[in-house]
Amino acid sequence: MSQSAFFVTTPIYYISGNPHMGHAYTSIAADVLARYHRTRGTSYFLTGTDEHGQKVAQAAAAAGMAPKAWTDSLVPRWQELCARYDVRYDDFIRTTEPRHIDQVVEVFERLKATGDVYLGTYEGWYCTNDETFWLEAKLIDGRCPNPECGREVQWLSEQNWFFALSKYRDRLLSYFRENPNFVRPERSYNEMVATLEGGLDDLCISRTNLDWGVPLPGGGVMYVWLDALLNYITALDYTHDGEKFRTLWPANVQLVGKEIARFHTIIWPAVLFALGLPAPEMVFAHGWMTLEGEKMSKSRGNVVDPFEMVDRFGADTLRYFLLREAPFGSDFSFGEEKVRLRRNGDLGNDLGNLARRSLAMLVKYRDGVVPAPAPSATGAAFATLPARVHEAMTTLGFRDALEAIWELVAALNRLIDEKRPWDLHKHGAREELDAVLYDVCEGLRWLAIMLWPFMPTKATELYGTLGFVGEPLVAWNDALRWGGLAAGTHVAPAELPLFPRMDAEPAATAAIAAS
Ligand code: ME8
Repeated sequence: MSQSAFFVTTPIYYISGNPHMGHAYTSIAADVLARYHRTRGTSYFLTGTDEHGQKVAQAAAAAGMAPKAWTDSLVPRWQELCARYDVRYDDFIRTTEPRHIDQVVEVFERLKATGDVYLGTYEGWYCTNDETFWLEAKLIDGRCPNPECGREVQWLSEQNWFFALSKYRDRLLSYFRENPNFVRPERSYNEMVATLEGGLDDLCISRTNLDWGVPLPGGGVMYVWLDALLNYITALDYTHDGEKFRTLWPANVQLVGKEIARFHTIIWPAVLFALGLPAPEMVFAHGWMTLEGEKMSKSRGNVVDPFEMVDRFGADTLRYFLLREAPFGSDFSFGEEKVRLRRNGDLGNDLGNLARRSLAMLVKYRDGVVPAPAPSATGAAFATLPARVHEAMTTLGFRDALEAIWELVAALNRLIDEKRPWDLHKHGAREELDAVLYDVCEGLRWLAIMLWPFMPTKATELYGTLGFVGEPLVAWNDALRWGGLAAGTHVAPAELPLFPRMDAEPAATAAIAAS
C-alpha cells in the first residue's frame, strides 16, 4: 500500500435490522469517492457494522435470539447490499470481531493511563434509540430532545468511566478554526462550532447495567459510541502499530449522515487528540434521504428496500440518481418516479442514445473502424473538463461533477444534430464526416472513463464497445487527452441499448428491463 492511498470511511451501521436505501446512499457515495481516487493512485475504503449496545440487544431480544447470533444472521445481508450496488470496500469491520474488541480494551487502558479516562458516577438520562446521554436541561417535555426521536428517556444511576471531553474544547475550537474544511458542509461546521462555544461536558463512556458490549476490565461495558468510533483505527490495526495504520491514518474523508456529525467532529477528534493522534482531514455530514418529507429511518419504519430497488432499476441507475438528484449536503426525497425520469432522460435519451447512434453510424459509414483524429473544437472546448470534475470531487460535489460531465454528453448530441452525419455521407463530405465520427467516439471514451466511478458496470460496457478490454480504471491525466482513441480501432456496437427505457410497469416486468 502506498503512502498516498486515499482513505475513506462510512459510518458503521447499527445492525438492528436490514439495511434500507439511506444506508445504501452513504456506502455508494464512499464507493464513488474511493473509485475516483483509485484512478488517481490508490484508495482504501472501510465500512462495517456497529453490533453492540442496547438498541441491537433489544432488537435481538425481540427476535428471540442471542445478540451475537442475531448479528451473525444479519451481516451477510449488509455485505450483500454492497455487492448488489457494486460497492467495493477494502475492509468490512464488525465490532464483535476479536481484532476490534482487543484494541478497544487497549485504547481504554491507554486513556486511563494518561488520565483522560477516570471513574465517576453518572446520574442522568439516557435515550436508547439514539444511544445518547442527555442533560436534564436539554430534555423537551421530559423526552429525548432529538427532533427525529422524541422518545421516552430512562434514568441511569451508575458508577461509570468518563472521558475528559471538556478538557479538549479549546483545542477543538482551534482545530476547527485552523482547518475550515475539517467539517463540511459549512452548515455542519457552523453548528459544531456553536456547540463547542456553548461548552462541553465530560462524556460517560461505560455502561454498568448492560452486558452487550466490549467488556471493560473491572466490570461494565464500553459505551457503544466510543466502541464504534474506534473502528476507524482498530480496522487499521492501530494498537499494534500496524502498517495500514501508519500509511492510512488520518483518514482523508469520513462520510456520515448529519445526525451523527457531533459524534464524529467533537467526540471523535477529542479521543484522537487524547491518544496523541491526528484528526481526520474532513468529516462530511451529508443530507438525509426523506420519504414524504420525513427522514427515512428504521425506527420510523418509512423505509425503502434497497434490494427491491436494485432488482427493479439496476445498480448504475440508482447510483447515478442518488448522486445526481441533490447536492451531497442537502436532504432530498426518494421516489421511484424520479428515478425513472433520470433513467429515461439523462441516462436513456442523453447518454444511451448518444452511444447507440454514434456507434451505429460508425458501423454504417466506416465499417466500425475509428477514423483518424482531426483538429477538434469539441476537444478544445472540453480540455478543462477533467480538471473541473476533479475540483468538484475534491469538495464532494458529486452533482456538480455529473452536471459537468453531462455538458459533454449534450455537446456531442448537439454535434450530431447540427452536423447531420447522414447528410455528410450522402454528399460525400468524407473529411467532415470522419471528424464528427471521431469526435463522438472519442467523447464516448472520455465518458466511459469519467463515469466509471459513478456507474462502474455501464461505463465498462461502454468502454468495451469502443474496443477496450477490462474496466476504464485509468489515470485521467494520461488518458483524458483529446485524440487518445487510436485510429483504426474497431468498435462493436452494443446489441442492446445501454439504458433500455423503463415505463411505470409492474415490478416483475421492470426487473427484466433493468438487466
Ligand atoms: O448511527 N438518509 O448507525 P445507523 C441518508 N451505528 N443517510 C442515511 C439515512 C437517510 N435517511 N438513514 C441512514 C449509526 N443513513 C451508528 C454509527 S459510526 C462510528 C456509528 C446513513 O445504522 C447515514 O450515513 O443509524 C447515517 O449517518 C447512517 O446511515 C446511520 O446509520
